[in-house]
Amino acid sequence: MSTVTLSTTQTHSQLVTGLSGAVHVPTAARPAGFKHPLDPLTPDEITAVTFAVKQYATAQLEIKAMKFITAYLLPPPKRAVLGYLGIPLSPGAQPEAPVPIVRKAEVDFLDILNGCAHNVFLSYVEGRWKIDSHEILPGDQHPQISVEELIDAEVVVKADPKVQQIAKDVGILPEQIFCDGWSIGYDERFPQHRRVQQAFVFARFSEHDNLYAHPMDFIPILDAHTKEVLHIVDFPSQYSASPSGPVLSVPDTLPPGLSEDALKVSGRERVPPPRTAYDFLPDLMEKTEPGFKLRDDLKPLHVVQPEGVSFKMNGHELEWQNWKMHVAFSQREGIALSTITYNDHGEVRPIIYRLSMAEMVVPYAAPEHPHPRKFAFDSGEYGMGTMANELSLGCDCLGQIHYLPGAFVGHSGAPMIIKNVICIHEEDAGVLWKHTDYRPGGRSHTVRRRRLVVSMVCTLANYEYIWNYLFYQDGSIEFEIRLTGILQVYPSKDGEPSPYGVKVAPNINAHYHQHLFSVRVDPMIDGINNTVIESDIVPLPGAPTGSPQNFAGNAFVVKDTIVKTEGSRSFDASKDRRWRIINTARQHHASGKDVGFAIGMKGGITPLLPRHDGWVARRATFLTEPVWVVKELETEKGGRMWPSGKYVPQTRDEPKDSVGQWVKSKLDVENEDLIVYLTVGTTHIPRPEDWPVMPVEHLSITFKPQSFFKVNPSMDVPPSHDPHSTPAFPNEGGDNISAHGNGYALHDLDNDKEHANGHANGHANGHANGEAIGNGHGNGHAAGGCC
Ligand SMILES: [Cu+2]
Repeated sequence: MSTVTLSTTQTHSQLVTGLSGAVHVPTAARPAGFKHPLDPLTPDEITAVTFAVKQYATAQLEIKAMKFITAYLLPPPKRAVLGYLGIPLSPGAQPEAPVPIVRKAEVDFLDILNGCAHNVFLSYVEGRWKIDSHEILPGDQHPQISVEELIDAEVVVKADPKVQQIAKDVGILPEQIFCDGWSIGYDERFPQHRRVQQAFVFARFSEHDNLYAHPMDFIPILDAHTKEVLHIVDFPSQYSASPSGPVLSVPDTLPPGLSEDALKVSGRERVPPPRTAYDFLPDLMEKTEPGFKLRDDLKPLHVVQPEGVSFKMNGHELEWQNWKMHVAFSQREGIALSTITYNDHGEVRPIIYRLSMAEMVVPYAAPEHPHPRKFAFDSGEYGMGTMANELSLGCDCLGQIHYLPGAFVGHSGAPMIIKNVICIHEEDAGVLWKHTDYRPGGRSHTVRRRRLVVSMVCTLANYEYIWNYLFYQDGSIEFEIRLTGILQVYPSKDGEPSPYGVKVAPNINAHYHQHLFSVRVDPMIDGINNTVIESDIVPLPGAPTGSPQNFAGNAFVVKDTIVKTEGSRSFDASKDRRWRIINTARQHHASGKDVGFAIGMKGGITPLLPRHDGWVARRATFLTEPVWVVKELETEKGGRMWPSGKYVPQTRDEPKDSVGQWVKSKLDVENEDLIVYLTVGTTHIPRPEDWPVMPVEHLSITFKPQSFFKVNPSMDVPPSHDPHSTPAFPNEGGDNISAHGNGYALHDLDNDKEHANGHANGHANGHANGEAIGNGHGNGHAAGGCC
């Protein structure tokens, strides 16, 4: 995790001082007035909130030293937010009258001396932050692992003399030892009250060398809080080839006892880290890869918006093409989008109250100890916001970019600020809609699709995730997840078979794994009372081919099922099953259907492949089904948020406050304020082409209006006449292309006889040269001729 780029307001050593230094009154002990009730805590507010907690902890709890883990906004009640913003609760209704909104915060901290975790709620009342409640968490509950703890893991492991000796045994010097701190995953051999981490160790042979190319064969266990190595190492067992298949060096995949000699019981030979460089920085590749040189045949490609962007920002509030929403940095989810509405010809129609990536798990497939521990809850255990990158203009983000900063708390209570953490921009996304009347003299009309992108990039040790929330002019929303970065790898001995992985390079084994995400959707389709409908598309039941009702056998129908009570829903590809969220209080004028938004999951639906009674599923039931529907139950401490519980590190079973437990109460969710959790993901069978850095892979979920708008809401998007678009090769067939181009330009315009002539000419030319042009109009004609 040490690769995260942070801009901090203090140095690292200052951040971990905790209360041991003098407490000073922060310059801004009062919160600034918020523009939107869901605005995240500002850096000044984080300072003020933690100052209040420090005062309370020293005076009331007699805590001598503490470190902060989280400090974030406790969102106001949904109805209060909607009243404040003037968003109606049901179709055609007047918004509720605004009520006073009290700014609230929630904080987790650790007592440095005894390791106890504390949870505190605060309110900003009469000019200061006051403690509303305080709770000492049970010993088995841990707030997320902090950035500083992850960075410390490397320091602790590197400094350990026994680790140094084990590294030396395979030729690695102390200064060459590097490691990534990880959550422990699951290991019952260690007490749950300690903050247990495992560390994946790598060697680095020169500055900025790709250390993941040099994985080491042992895994130390440490206590992130006390900063001590708890268990020197685990040595994974090893495979050997045999005529009957791979044979493991031990009889089973169970963890050995802690008192046993780990190397001896693993039955393995030590393997030195592979030394071949697989760098990704061009200047290093020029040195380490003979003959390497960057391509020199790429011409510049600029994104130019000469008149500026088409979106408006007001603090965290974003408006674009009838869309309006609140964009917030979240320590845990990265980006949280709230109060998403669409202005439908003057009527502000609510669509989604809150949308975020609420949890994710990456289970790996190798069963031999200790590899099964490798399944990180990257959101609940580390936090996506805390792992976010500071983005750069011109490389991460092309064109005219608006950035938002993010702030989260450091151990000392001071804010850690990431500038440029959320990127907002527009991009061309191909054609939005088009039609050509293929008849002679017929006209053609093309409208280009523009989309608004709200994005963030997070580095989770070796991997990168790119979160893109995409808004379109046809009223649809897409949440796209892109994956890149470096595979998590383990060294194998010469000739060792890899039954659960792929050798992406000599002696480098990348285990099979999955990336599974829980997307939390708090819908408000035309109001907060919504219903989920499950649709199966099935052949006409009871009507075989040749029957009077279905002689040709072609009939198929849509079978809707109302999801009436809390629970999960299964995917069924044979029925092309899909889901939508509706509001029964309003119907479409033509279809007669309830207004709704369809959930498109085909771009991401993936079954959980580890067994559903194993460690991974035991901690994260949400992985076992693609759709979960629960009722929203707001309390003074917030609503239902985290599908695997608020405190995720070191859980061994699913906590009470998790989606798998919530659904057991089977509350009514028909026409209720409900939340939908969507499980999507991808199964990664690594390819050598994913090495040394994986090209972007992506998956997505869509939300598309269904009987929500009268017609296609993008009919009023103007056609594009981009004067910067030119023939790629002006001297080759330029006349033909030009004539064709004229035809297009003219018949995009209306009400002019000359245009009609121009069109006819262009059409004729295009038609005559259709094959040569091989595109657009020419193709349209060819198709017309064929149909
Ligand atoms: Cu992967």
